[in-house]
Amino acid sequence: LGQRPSTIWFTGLSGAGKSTLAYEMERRLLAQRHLSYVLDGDNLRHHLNSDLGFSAHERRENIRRTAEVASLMNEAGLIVFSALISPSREDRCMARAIIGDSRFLEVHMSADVGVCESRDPKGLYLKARAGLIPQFTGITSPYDEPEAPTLRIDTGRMTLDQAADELMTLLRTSGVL
Ligand code: GGZ
Repeated sequence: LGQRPSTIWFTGLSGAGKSTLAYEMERRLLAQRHLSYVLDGDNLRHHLNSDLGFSAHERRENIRRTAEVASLMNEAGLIVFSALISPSREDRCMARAIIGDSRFLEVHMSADVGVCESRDPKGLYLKARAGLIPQFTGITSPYDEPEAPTLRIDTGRMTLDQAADELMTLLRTSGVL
């Protein structure tokens, strides 16, 4: 268990690498016998949040529920990695308030929309450009860049290993591990 079970709240565009880094961190922590859990937006939307779409108020509800779950998991002693786009600054602020300032680390997965669009692992940007997905973040729906995240990871210039190393260091220096 972590010394101070906290939530590492990733934010960034689709394709910025939030889930990939979250699962890599879960794997690394497990190797050190620390239990953690990944709350992945895309996965949650198939289950807990299957009733929600992508309007501003549905995204807000998505974030509220996920933050409440993260908070419960922290109370149970788990480190949580949350991987939701969470495009609205106000909604991220709400998540911080639910989880508690001392347990909340905001990590901005920073990648230009151009970089994400060129990766397009699921072909979603292509569909969004074709008008097949309305309100697509970065294309037809806004993304508020975090002004002062705990950590900013430029995923266009860093390998997965480098990003995970940086985050491991942050977890140690901030007393989570
Ligand atoms: C953004 C969308 C959309 C729209 C479907 N806008 O990269 P993915 O595919 O696998 O993960 C994205 C996921 C975003 O859900 P979140 O819960 O993280 O979003 S939010 O925090 O804004 O509530 C993407 C897919 O769902 N997806 N339609 N219109 N992403």
